[in-house]
Amino acid sequence: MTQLPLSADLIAEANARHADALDEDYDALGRKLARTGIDIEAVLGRVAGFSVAVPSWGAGRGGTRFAKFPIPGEPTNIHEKLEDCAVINQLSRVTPRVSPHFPWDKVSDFAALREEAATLGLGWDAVNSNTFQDQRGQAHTYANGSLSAQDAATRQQAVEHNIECIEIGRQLGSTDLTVWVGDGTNFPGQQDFARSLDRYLDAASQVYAALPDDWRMLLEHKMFEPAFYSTVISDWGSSILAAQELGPKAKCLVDLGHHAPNVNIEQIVARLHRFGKLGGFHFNDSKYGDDDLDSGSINPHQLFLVFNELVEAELNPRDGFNPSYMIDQSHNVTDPIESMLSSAEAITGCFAKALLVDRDALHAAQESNDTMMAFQALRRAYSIDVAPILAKARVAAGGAIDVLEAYRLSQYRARKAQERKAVGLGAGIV
Ligand code: RM4
Ligand code: MN
Ligand code: MN
Repeated sequence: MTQLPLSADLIAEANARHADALDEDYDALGRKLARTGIDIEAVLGRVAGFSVAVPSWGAGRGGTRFAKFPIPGEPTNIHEKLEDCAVINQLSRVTPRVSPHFPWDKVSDFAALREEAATLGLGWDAVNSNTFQDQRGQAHTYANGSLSAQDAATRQQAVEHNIECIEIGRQLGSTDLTVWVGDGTNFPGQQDFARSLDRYLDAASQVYAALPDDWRMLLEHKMFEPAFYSTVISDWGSSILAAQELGPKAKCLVDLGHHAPNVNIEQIVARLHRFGKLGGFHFNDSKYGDDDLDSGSINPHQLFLVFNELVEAELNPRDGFNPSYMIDQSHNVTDPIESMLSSAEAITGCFAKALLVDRDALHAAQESNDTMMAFQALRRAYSIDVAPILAKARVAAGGAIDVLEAYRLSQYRARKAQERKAVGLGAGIV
């Protein structure tokens, strides 16, 4: 039996106050879309089928390298994080899966954890390994790298940790392993570029060999941080080359914040898809670097253009188009539940807008070199306010019309502040 954290009556009462206005807006939008041959009910159906996973580590106030400002009622373990993720899904109805990170989310009984999540209406998405930090009692340090470390015993330890993550994921019901390594250098000359990549590929292939048949290994590239001169899997080029060398179950994961400023990420998405290597996303937004800001908060147009490529890709599938959608954010000054609610809405909204693009008009304009009309095909869809479609989809699934309002009315965080122990200070995301 599912037991959700918030009162269904509270959500229903809040919805009742907005129901008439929503009907009016939805009907008006339906008439507007019908004039261009779009059936709003069909779009609603697609939106209702959309989902994005939330990261367990995003349920806490991450902080920056400099400080952490915890809020009362923050989760301190995976059980509390799951409860918060269940709140996000109960209100938004688009985040039914959690992506866990190990060893942060380690428990002694994963079968019980799987059950616990199911009771909260949640499943599991990609498991994330962590070889970018040392853990207490660990035999070998990752100070000089993990899968690419010079030291063979360190590489072996990193391989074993990834294999353990696969084993945990099997118990949880995941089918993806996301591998991001912090490996890289801070000084020119510190490591040989070719040899460090050779070591990475050798170690990664041992992890790959341990993947069950129906699993994927998602390689996440990142240009910098914590290494600031070079990283081993620095960009989509390194990532796709590694994925091609590892084999068909290896795919590339695009974290929107892991590129140089102004890089054309939507083109990267199209390229990865073209070669059947688009494995998934970590959605967030960024102004300067890997800022891990809320999705769509800085550059919502980029998010739309990424979804435009995804909708296009879906129409031209290659090698089983099935990217995994996940949020990866760090919340420094907001309530993480509110940030993820807002991000989930921004992400779903961009998906919905991408569905509204008149693809025939776009393709015809492209074929006839009508630049302005090609651009306008995108611009017209981007300009449409899809909020009524999103709200309708949420209500139909038991969620809230105004997710933030319902969340605040629930006083959830204040109640948790009474029940949960305080989070420690300190910097960093754990
Ligand atoms: C990294 C990367 C990974 C995430 C860690 C916490 O920058 O985005 O996906 O596991 O942060
Ligand atoms: Mn990420
Ligand atoms: Mn990141």
